Order: sequence, then C-alpha cells, then structure tokens
Amino acid sequence: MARHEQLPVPVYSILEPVYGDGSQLEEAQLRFNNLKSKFIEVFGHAPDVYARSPGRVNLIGEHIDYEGYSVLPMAIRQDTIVAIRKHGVEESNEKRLVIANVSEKYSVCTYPADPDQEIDLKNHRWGHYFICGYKGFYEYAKAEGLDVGLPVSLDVMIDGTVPTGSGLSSSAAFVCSSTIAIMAAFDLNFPKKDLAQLTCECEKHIGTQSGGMDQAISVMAQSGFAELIDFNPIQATDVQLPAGGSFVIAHSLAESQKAITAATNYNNRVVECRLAAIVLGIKLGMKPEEATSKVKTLSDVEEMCVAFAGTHGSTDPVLAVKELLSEEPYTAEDIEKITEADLRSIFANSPTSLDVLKAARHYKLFQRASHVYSEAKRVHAFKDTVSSNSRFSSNREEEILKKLGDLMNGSHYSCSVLYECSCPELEELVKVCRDSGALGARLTGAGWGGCAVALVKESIVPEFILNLKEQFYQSRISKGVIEKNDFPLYVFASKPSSGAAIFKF
Ligand code: NG1
Repeated sequence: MARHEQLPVPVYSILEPVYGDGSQLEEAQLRFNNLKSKFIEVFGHAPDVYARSPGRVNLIGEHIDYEGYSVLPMAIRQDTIVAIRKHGVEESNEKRLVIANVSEKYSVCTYPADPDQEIDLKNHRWGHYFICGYKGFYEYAKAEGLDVGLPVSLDVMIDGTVPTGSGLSSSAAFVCSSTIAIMAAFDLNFPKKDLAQLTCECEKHIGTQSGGMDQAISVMAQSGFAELIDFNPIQATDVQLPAGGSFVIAHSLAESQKAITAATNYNNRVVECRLAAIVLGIKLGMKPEEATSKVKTLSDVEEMCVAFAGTHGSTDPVLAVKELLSEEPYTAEDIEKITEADLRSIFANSPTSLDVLKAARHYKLFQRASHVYSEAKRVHAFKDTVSSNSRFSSNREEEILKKLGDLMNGSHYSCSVLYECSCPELEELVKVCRDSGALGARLTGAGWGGCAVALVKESIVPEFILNLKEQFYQSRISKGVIEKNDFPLYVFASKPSSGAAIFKF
C-alpha cells in the first residue's frame, strides 16, 4: 500500500469526511454556504471548486525543521478555505487574479496573471500569500514538464479561521489551500509529498526562510493522529497520542509578525544556525572554503560533532558545541577570522539573509546550536515515549504523560533561554498554564508572540481553561484587549484533525 504522503489530495463531494458530524459540521456548512453566496455576489458566478488546508499546533520540535530535523505537529480544526473559478481562457482582455475575502477586514487584492511576477515585499498585502501559491504551482508545473497552457484569470474568495500571527500557521494554511485550489481549478492533483515540498518552497517568496513543517502537516495530516514529520525526503508517520491527555492551545495575545520582523527574528536564527554549522565544520577539520560552500545546516555537521563527542566518551553533539563554540556572542569579524571569508559573500545568493547581516549586531552561535541539537533529541524522546504507551498498561499512562510534559517544559526552556524566541506575554502564559495544573507547557510555532500549548489531563480541561481565564485573560478582557465573548477563539482544546482536501459539489 502506498504511504499516505504518496497519495494525491482527497477529493470529496460532501463535508463529513473532513468536518465529521455535530457542531463542527454545521459550522462548516454555514461557512461554505456563505463563501459561495459572497463569491456569487462579488464575481457573478459560482466557484468551480474549493480547497481547504488546516492550521497546526507544533507539539515539540521548534526551530529545527529548517535545520533538517524531524518535528512533531498536529493539524487543528481551524482552516483556510479557498473558493476558485478559472476563466478568461478565450477572452482577449488582460488576465488578472482577483482575491477577495469573506471578512471585511481584508480588502480585495488584484494582481496580474503573470506567474513570474515579483512579490512586492516592501508593501506587505494579505493577498501576497495567494501569489506564493500561484507562483509555486507554475514553478512545479514547469519543473515537471506539465503543460498548463497560458495564464488565465482567476476569481478567488478566501475564508480563514486560523488566527493570524498566532504561531498556528495561518500562513501555511493559506498558501497550501491556495496552491491546492489552483491545482484543482486546472483539474490536476499532485502527490501530497510534492505539494508539501512545493508549498514550503513557494512560501519563501513572502520573505521568510520557512522550514517546511507547517506545509507538510497541513497537507499530510490524518484525523486522530499527530505526525512525526521527517525531511529530505519529506515523510509523515502517524503518532497516536495518549488518550488521557489533551492539548490546550492558548493565545498570549501578542501578535507575532513573522514576515515583517524576519530580518531580526526568524531569518536571523536561520542565519545564526548556518554560521554555527560552518564554524563547527571548520573547528572539526573542514577547510574554510569547503565549509562555507557546502555546509548549510547544523544537521550537515552533526555526524562530525557526534564523532568528536565519541572521543570524549559521549554521543551527544552538544558536547562539541560546548567544547568548540564560545558562549560569548560572536561579532561578524570574529566569524570572518574563522571562515576566512566576508559574511556577505557567504550569503550572496540570499537577499533575505543579507538583510539579516545588515540588522545583526552579533551572533549567538553556541546558544542556537545547543538549542537545535537538544531539541532534535527531545522530538525523538517524545515520539519514543508516546510509542511506549501501547506496550504498557493504562496505569502507566500517567507516568508517560508526565514524561511528555517534562519534555515540553524542556523545549520551552531551550526556546526561551537559548533560542530567545519567547516574549514576556508567553512567559507569563506558560507559567499560568503550569500553575493551573498543566503537565507541561511551551510556546508553539515561531514564537515572539502567538500561542502556547499545554498538555493537560483530559479530566481537568474545563477547570484548567477556567483558571487560565481568571489568571491570564480576565485582566485583558477588562482592559478591552479582547472581547469577553471572543474568549473561546483564544483558548481551546484541540484534537488532531485532518489535512488538506478538495471539494467538488
Ligand atoms: P509559524 O510561524 O508558527 O507558522 C514557523 C515556520 C516553521 C517553523 C516554526 C518554528 C513558516 C511558514 N513556518 O512557524 O517552518 O520553523 O516557525 O518551529 O515559516
């Protein structure tokens, strides 16, 4: 039987396979009806086809996907639905992409139909995410030698429920659903693993050096399972979570503007990791020229680090980091002495990395590398702990949940102290979660704002949520930061939901 990542995106004519039954189905029915009527109102025609892709919560494995390491996210029920209609094949007028949104917050965006258009990063517009998918579709079609004809006009309407800037991957839900909708409008369907790869690549057009976790889980998730996502090649392995635990997602109410802060936050860390890897490679015997040209990620030099650790009676690559990198931040000059090359020449092919170099004062190589190697280990420890669940009796479940919680706490500490991607609101929220009985709690997603995820015993979830309301949200409700009635949008327990789908009614 083919692994599920090799299969195409499922195509349904009813909503149940994705939205189940009960209130979620009812809500989905309303959304689809509303989307269709708004589409007709704006474009004068019904859409041809719909695609949906979910947001995700990352349970463990933060800021390591772009370093080549496995991560362990699950899809959440919040998603982006794209309704699309392809037209203008025979018409001679100028072909355009018109992107509307059911929410009045987002005004209509119009773009030319040229798939080679550059995205104007200096003027950030919400429709840019659709263009990422549009470019990605054509790039893939070209690479695969598919004849998709000349560009045509597309009418598009979006309905997204993944909160933006929350670390729950609204951007990937948007890019994946857009790409899949375009693909479906052209009557094509690519294998899920190719879609995961191409959406990861095309989201980079927005200016972040995205790692691939979000798109992979959004496209490949299976209802009822978290997934261990491996890269190179992309692969998803179902992970059955212990029944007695529930993951509660809570928003810190600090918005994380990943695309806008890329040069000092997200992309900065990608650059620091590459520099750490290059310096480690050189310290472990590579010629500077070889290291600067060949070493891209910390996983590229892991084997050398492990071999070094072996000479000290250990298998832990962190030992090499401790012995070979300085805890003091490095200046550009410090690193250039080691690499024997100007940093700008190392990153000459990456304009977004050059922006990082311009903005950076120093580089914390020791801290970033220690985080990446230790976090990569925690992911496997988490997976192994979950797997051991089925082999033992239910009275061991408590012990297993506790172990998972400890790993999540360890991950948060590392993100906060070594990777410095937390913020005061997240620190406060994580503490409130732990004080309210969570077995473990951590920031999730890129950080610098957005959500925390807490592992809570199923039996105490309502009490836990009430506690969070009192301890964290009440004062913010009083100050008018959020509306009281919106509280359920900011805190919710989530079961693993299903991945991308196409709907043809
Ligand atoms: P968010 O910002 O939560 O969507 C980002 C990256 C991931 C991963 C995490 C950190 C994108 C689209 N996503 O997620 O690939 O690196 O940060 O673990 O850039």
